[in-house]
Amino acid sequence: VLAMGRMQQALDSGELLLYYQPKVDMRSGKVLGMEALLRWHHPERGVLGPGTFLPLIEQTGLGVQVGDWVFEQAMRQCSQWLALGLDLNISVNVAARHLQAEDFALRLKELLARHEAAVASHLMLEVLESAALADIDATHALIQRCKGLGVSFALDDFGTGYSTLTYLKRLPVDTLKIDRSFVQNMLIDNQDHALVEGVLGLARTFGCEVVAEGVESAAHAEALLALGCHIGQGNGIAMAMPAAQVSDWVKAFE
Ligand code: G
Ligand code: G
Ligand code: MN
Ligand code: NA
Repeated sequence: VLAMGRMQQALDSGELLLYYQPKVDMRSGKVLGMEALLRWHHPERGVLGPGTFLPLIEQTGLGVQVGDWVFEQAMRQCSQWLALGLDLNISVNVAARHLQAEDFALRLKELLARHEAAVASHLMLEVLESAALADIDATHALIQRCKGLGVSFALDDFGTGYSTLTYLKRLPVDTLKIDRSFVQNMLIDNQDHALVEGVLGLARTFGCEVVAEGVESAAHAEALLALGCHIGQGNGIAMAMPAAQVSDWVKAFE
């Protein structure tokens, strides 16, 4: 009860914030979008990442409320950037529990209706491979309904979910995000290099885009470009930043 009260208070008092990490075309240098990443500005403990408090959110039953709040913030931010002439896609991480909640697609539709129409086509939902595959038929139907609203889907941390490849065929996702562990090690580990290549081949076959996570250096970017992977995200490009810094960062980068 104490934890739930504290989490609710954090939400109500504005201590939860979204940071944004850029996703760029490493070939052209164009900024394509931003991934929204939840942070807790804790008054005593400083800026906390979701690893420290997402479990608490789940345990206290606030997952759906926080998930909807993240959507609302991200949609509002997307509208503001569009109004400033910043044509940025926004990716939002969606927890399995949130995705599987009874009326997910309906609430998403209601949230989208409060914002300008262009927001839907700029919104991408990132779902963990493991969550997406838990109930493949239900997930398939859900993705279809949400895509009907104009949003797109990515499988996050792709390659770590032990998925049977045939499942991929049944999920109409737009993007595969190669897990950063493969990208980080691809320069020193032949097997990880081969895994990155394998994901690119799969994506080509299935008509998906690929985003490489964990691009930590220019050498990583070069190795990815050599394999034909153009879209990257990672601390070598930019760390997640507060929303207020995004506009200046985009101008400086492009
Ligand atoms: O930002 P950081 O690397 O600390 O994120 C750690 C994990 O938390 C990542 O797996 C990321 O997908 C997840 N995460 C970040 N923001 C959100 C969010 O708003 N909702 C959910 N469900 N997960 C998030
Ligand atoms: O699971 P997901 O891909 O949503 O996780 C995103 C998290 O990964 C963010 O919290 C971010 O802090 C972290 N992250 C992003 N880029 C890098 C990177 O280049 N290296 C490392 N170690 N972590 C990163
Ligand atoms: Mn993600
Ligand atoms: Na990821």
